Amino acid sequence: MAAHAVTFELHHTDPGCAARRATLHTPHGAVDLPTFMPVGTVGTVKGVDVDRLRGTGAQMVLGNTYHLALRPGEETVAQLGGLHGMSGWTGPMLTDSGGFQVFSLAKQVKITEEGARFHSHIDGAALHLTPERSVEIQQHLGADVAMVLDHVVALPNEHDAIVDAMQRSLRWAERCQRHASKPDQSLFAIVQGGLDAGLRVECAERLAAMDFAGYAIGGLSVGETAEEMDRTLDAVCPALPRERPRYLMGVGTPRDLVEAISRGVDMFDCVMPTRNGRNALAFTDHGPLRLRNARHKHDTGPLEEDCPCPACGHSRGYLRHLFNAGEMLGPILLSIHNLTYYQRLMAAARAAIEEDRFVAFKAEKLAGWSAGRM
Ligand code: PRF
Ligand code: ZN
Repeated sequence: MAAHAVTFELHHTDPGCAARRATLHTPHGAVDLPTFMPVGTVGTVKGVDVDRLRGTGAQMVLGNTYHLALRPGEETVAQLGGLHGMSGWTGPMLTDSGGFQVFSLAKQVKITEEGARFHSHIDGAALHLTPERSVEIQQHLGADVAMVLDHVVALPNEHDAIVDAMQRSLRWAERCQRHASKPDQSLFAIVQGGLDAGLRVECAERLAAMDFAGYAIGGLSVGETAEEMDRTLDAVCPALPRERPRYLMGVGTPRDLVEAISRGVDMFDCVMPTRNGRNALAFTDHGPLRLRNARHKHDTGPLEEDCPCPACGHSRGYLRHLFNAGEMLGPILLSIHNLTYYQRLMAAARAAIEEDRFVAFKAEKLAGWSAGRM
């Protein structure tokens, strides 16, 4: 069994649930788990430079194979110093494989056993992404963690389509593993299988037997309810190896994060804090706050009383004005506030797990979010 470049150190499990406090060790530094990774799709977390990003408390950032392969192209990224050198982010990074982006963005997608044929959503160019090509592109991008190419289907879906995509994802995971060779990069597997607990467990067990450095749970937050996602995690988490990190891809709301942590998930990524920030929605302990609402026009208070972020040095009234005036500082400040909110939530979750009070912490957070005005 080869040593992995990225390793997982489990410190403590909360006795009241399955929440874990751990550390992910990578060639670019350590990450405190549970963690939330901001999404830097094209080599930038939209609107936030790397110093500000570090200031939000972010420790690990995600990049996208699909977007970077289309523009500026893997050779250009490699020539500019890889994703690290190009973006200036010196900490740990992970790249997604392109499986989900092909499913959600590309045009005229045709999946065969060999790979995914599709047309670029940018200029219509024809492309063929195979498991081997995805690994090669991710090697050029140079993140600490690469993801296997998977076949993602929307939910709800025909049982046969879900089985077929899950089995193809297993075969593609094997091909990715055979092709991975970069000594300072680790490969994470992705569990698929829709909402079917039996399929999920089978997929998790078969991937676990292949000894990946980490295990992601994919195919969720694609049309199912929040409770269906919770139940799927109840089934899949116990089937994953205890001594490897668990990463729930593309999830989610603050509520989704604390529910998943209580079931044993260690890592997350999502566009929610930045995309919502650009749309004038701020996350707070009293639920989401919509700055475009006229009731904030004369409000002299900050988005959140005790938030240390640069947006919270301003009044709600001023931030609202920035959006109304179409000033770019509005989306930038709200993105920073939301990223800070997510990072503070993760830091508080880690402290709660260390002190064996995650169940009470979760209940308190859920109560605050649902009591608040939307
Ligand atoms: N697979 C990959 N990336 C993803 C997902 C997936 O299923 C999701 C689903 N929420 C987000 N990002 N490769
Ligand atoms: Zn703030």
